[in-house]
Amino acid sequence: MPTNLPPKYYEVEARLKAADTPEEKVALTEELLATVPKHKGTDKLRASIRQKLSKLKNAAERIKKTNRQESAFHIEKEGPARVVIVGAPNVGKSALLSNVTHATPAVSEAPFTTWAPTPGMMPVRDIQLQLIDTPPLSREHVEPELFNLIRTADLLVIMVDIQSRSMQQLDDAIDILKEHRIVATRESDGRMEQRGDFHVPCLVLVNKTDDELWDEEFAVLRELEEDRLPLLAISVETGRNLDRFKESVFERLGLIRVYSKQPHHDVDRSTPFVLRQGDSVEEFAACVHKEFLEHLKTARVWGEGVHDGQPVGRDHVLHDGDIVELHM
Ligand SMILES: Nc1nc2c(ncn2[C@@H]2O[C@H](COP(=O)(O)OP(=O)(O)OP(=O)(O)O)[C@@H](O)[C@H]2O)c(=O)[nH]1
Ligand SMILES: [Mg+2]
Repeated sequence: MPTNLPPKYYEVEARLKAADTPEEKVALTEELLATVPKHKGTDKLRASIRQKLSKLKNAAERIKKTNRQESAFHIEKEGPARVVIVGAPNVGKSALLSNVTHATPAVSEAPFTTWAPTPGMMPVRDIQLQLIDTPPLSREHVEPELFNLIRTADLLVIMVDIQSRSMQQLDDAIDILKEHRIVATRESDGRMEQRGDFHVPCLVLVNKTDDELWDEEFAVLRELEEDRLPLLAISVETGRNLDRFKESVFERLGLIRVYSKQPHHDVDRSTPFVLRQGDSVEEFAACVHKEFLEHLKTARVWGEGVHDGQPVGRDHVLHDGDIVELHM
């Protein structure tokens, strides 16, 4: 193993170890390769990563073919992040998906309405995040495949119903997840595996807080639970706090949007590149094009902590909304 690999290498390597879908492994191996600086001392390492990558790609393709018409729980990743909604029956998971995306899952007063997960794309700021509604978490019956799906989440939303033993619902959800070695965490530094436990950042949505009558109840719940996990009161029915929900998701995911600009052109506002908090010009360059990563000489940045068009180096840390012009 060559010395002097950038810290990003080890970070991506750790994420790769925690990855469990073939698609993710392929994406992270590509990312890993991009973090290895190109010189004689890293030739062997890069060759071995490339070899691994090609094996992974073949395996991913094979699995894709066999899975294609198989499991309803196998959902392709779309967009920069995946948010999975879980919770007891009847708390309003499907109602939320149907409100904030174009998806049309069945919503009904009867519990156990949803039997297969349903994805939708949720617009947040100017990006779209994948939101997945799932069958209820309950002690009576849960498809084991649901836990595999949950392990692919970048953020877990546990939903409870303020009008129906919300505290018990939250405790049960946390316990059921724990029994499957999934730990809902309040940290937002991405999901990771620790000694066989799968840690996933989590947000608790307290639904059906339709009016002030329920605020007191929510205050009690928050008092008791907020040390454990962040909570937000919403009402899908009245639309209360749904915008705050979207913002919280964006923040909890630790994402930033960065816009590219070509020299002598206006900034391209149509599609931001989505990176993670703490990422630098180097990671941005890797997203834009491999060529940039290798040959980048300097970059100019408009945004937080710089004066307009300030020249910066590869390790300049970017912020949400920054505009970057890369120079080779
Ligand atoms: N009062 C009130 N009712 C709501 C709210 N959100 C959803 N509901 C109602 O709650 C019931 C259950 O909603 P669903 O979205 O089907 O619940 P679910 O969590 O998907 O249920 P399962 O699929 O059985 O797990 C429906 O009758 C909804 O209309 C809300 O904010 N306030
Ligand atoms: Mg449902």
